[in-house]
Amino acid sequence: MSDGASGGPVRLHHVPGSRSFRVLWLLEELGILAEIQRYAIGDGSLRDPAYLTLAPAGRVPALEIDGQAIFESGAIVEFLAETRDEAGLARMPGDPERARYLQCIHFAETQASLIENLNLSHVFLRPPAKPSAPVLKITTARLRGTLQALDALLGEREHLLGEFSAADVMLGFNLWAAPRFVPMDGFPRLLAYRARLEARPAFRAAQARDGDAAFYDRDFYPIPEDGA
Ligand SMILES: N[C@@H](CCC(=O)N[C@@H](CS)C(=O)NCC(=O)O)C(=O)O
Repeated sequence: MSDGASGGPVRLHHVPGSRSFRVLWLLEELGILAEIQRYAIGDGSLRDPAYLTLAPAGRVPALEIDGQAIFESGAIVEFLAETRDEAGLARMPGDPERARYLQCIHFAETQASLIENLNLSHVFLRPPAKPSAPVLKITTARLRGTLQALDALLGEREHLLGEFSAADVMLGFNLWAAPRFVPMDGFPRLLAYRARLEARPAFRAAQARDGDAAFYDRDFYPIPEDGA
């Protein structure tokens, strides 16, 4: 399909609605048209030996670009934003916003790992296995704590930094999954921020290419009282 800076094909390995959406969205922000190879969690496709040569932990995203394959969404987001710095989405060394930029990019995975644990308990665990109610309570409280931290970090800003950046792609993306586990009525600023991100043409273009996010079957997952 289309090309990156060095002219080769660009291929995104993607599960609809998953963290690989960050990369899909950022590619759209940068005007890079990628071929998308789709997978599903749980059908074994991410354990295919050919895929494991690209992403040895069998996770998405992986991105083939500039003659190499990269896994880990944070690494891909930093790489794309820095190697296409002319788009203004990175904060390079020496930039006064550099530390805050890196902090937001990496904080995204502190938060996403809590979402991942809740996904595992609420969505992927199959009977007779039962989620542990105490673990769900603690994990949900910890996720709420990261939303409070994000709310404080954002404050009255429009975006996490002075202007929209790759940090919004990385951390902002979590705001589509976190509300499935934590009620958002206490976070009007985060909901308004999410709406601003959603209104971006590149976000909408990515959404149109994403595919069906098959794993969630409801909008909100309360903590089951009868967990083990
Ligand atoms: N820290 C990694 C996490 C990647 C990850 O766990 N991705 C999930 C989808 S959101 C996945 O591929 N799960 C498949 C599985 O656990 O089998 C990143 O940000 O790329």
